Amino acid sequence: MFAMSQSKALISGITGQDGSYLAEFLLGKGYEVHGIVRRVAIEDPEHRLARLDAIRSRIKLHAASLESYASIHQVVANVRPDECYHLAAQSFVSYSFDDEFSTLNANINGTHYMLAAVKNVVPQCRFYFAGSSEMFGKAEEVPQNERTRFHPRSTYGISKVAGFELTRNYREAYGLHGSNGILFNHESPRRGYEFVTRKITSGVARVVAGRSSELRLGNLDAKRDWGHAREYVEAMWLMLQQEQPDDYVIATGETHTVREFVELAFGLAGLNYRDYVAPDPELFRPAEVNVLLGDASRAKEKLGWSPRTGFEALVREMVEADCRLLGVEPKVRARVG
Ligand code: F7E
Repeated sequence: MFAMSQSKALISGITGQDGSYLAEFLLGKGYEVHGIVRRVAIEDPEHRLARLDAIRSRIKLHAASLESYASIHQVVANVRPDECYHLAAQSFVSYSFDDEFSTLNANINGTHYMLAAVKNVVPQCRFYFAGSSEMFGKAEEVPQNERTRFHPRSTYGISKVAGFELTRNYREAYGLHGSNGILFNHESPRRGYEFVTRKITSGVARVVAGRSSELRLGNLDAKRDWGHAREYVEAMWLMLQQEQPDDYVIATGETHTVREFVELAFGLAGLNYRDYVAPDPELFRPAEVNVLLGDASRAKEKLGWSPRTGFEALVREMVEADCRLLGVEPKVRARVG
């Protein structure tokens, strides 16, 4: 299926937003792309492999579980990758308050198993860990950079700090070429519906389609630094092309409230969000991360990476895509405000 000389990449979490963009990007670079998926995904391809539809015949999927070292070890031994991108995780912060145990188990052990398998089987393999701005949590400075102290506010954030430290430890203790990306929020039409941006843009589309007249949301005052996922996966690859492994903040350097996102998304469809958005106290988190704003200067300087898609273009692309999915004209306005 694949030529002998190609570099091999192994992606955990390949079925997700980032995994699917990364797989496409690596195929474009000539990589042989392998992905780790849960067995249920292979059994239900229509739903669970939907983001990979366009490239399904060009990648190789392997069934394994992040809860089983033996299964991860076996995939790594079969593939013998040159680069490994560990993206798989329980990534919904809200859910981590409902099930702390499975979030910590899957995210911490899963990362540990991936690292251990790579170290034991292919120690020269370059490793990427998907760290998160949620590690900063109740950040003590704005903007946040690679030297900002971590103060996570959820078991999700705590699990990412553990993964970050494990990766750094494997780098220092065993000489692994392991890099941590500290990625701020990154979105796209492929974002899962449970995250606030997609919940909003799909909600706008449902209103435009006449299928709904209300969107229930939690904290509208939280501020996030939102970029485009397609560009963020390029930064992951760039990190692994460096001679030395390192840790990098990946962000746009702009922050907006959830309210601004809602206002713009409804506004782009010619609607006033106040007519549709209903507050729901149940959707507030027990501990919120109030302000995230990233300083990606190191990535710019060392990787030559900078974001290209601005806030309005991102919201517009997502609203348009969700309207198209429901077969309605987005009627997107040329410019708002
Ligand atoms: O929430 C507020 C919510 O769930 C953003 C993940 O990819 O990025 C993501 O984490 C904000 C929060 O993303 C609703 O309280 C209001 O302040 O879209 P989100 P997140 O928690 O920032 C980081 C970088 C990751 O690593 C994570 O894996 O929006 N918010 N109302 C709401 N959020 C949701 N989900 N639903 C609401 O109704």
